[in-house]
Amino acid sequence: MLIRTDRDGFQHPHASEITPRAVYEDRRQLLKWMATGVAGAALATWAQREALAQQVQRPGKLAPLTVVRSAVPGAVTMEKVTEYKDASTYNNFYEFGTDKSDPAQNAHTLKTKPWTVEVEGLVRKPAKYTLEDLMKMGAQEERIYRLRCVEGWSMVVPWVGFSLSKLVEKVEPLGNAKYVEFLTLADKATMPFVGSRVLDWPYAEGLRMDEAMHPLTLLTFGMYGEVLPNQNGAPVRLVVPWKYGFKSAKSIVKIRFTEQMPKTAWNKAAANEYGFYSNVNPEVDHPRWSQATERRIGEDGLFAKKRKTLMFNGYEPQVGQMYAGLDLKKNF
Ligand SMILES: Nc1nc2c(c(=O)[nH]1)N[C@H]1C(S)=C(S)[C@@H](COP(=O)(O)O)O[C@H]1N2
Ligand SMILES: [Mo]
Repeated sequence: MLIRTDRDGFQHPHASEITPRAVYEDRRQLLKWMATGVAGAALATWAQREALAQQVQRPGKLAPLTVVRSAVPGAVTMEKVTEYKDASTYNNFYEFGTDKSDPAQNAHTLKTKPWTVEVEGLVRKPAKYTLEDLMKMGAQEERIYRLRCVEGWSMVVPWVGFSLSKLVEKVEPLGNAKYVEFLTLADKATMPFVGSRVLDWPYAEGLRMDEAMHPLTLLTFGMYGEVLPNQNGAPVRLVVPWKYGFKSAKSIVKIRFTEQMPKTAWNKAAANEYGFYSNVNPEVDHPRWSQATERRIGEDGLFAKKRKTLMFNGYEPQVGQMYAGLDLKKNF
């Protein structure tokens, strides 16, 4: 699907993504939308979303966070939210083992207090932030995102955090900063599988600067209204909803701004299977399996009819423009 851009350069979001606040903030735009019937649809969607948000369970297991609803276009999917018990027991976190059940069983040894995140490289203001300082950089928004793993399963998770762009702006990247690299904790004492030969540690990921600045890219501190459980990447992780799950690095300790495209853990392990971009794309198969369909964890049994995977995981209206002109088969 193409994003329409009018003469003022305004990108029209999907009708379903317009919040009443965004509508009211620009009365001229409101009048235009009223004429096309879009505003009414947006208001109806808002009411539905409010109803949906009420359904998000607050498991009451970990420290609660004060959350606000997000006004970012695309920040809330209308799909059924995955149950907490599934999202917190079916995980990939190879530092704690390669079975889906390993992280939930083993990650209790992860020490998340105290925690610091070092921001360095091509920035005017490098800094070492405590988790507490980092959390104060923005209001904690609830974002209900689809997460699509490259292995062919997906979940719908109410994450809590704020746009990574808030942090990026704070450190003032230099003109030659083209990429952002994310490095995560690699502590042999508390992470039993660091040192195993599956991956090169620490787990590393990266984004292009425009991807890092995209409002949907979430610096994530919680889920289901509470702080992250260890197995989901406590105390701070990334969630990049239009990319395969492995881009969403867990337990981040360093963020580095670079001119060169950073090396990523999965690309180093198998360059022909995992590219730098890793955008969800049903038309570009993994060399060993199709990416056309997926299974929703907690809902679809092993023999259920598979769901169709959406281009950019359904976030094409928001992110498609960033890849205009890029050969997605080559840049997978
Ligand atoms: N540090 C680290 N981050 C990681 C991983 C990992 O092994 N180590 N696995 C990735 C993969 S493959 C996926 S699908 C998501 C899973 O996130 P979830 O367990 O919260 O659903 O985390 C990603 N982040
Ligand atoms: Mo994954």
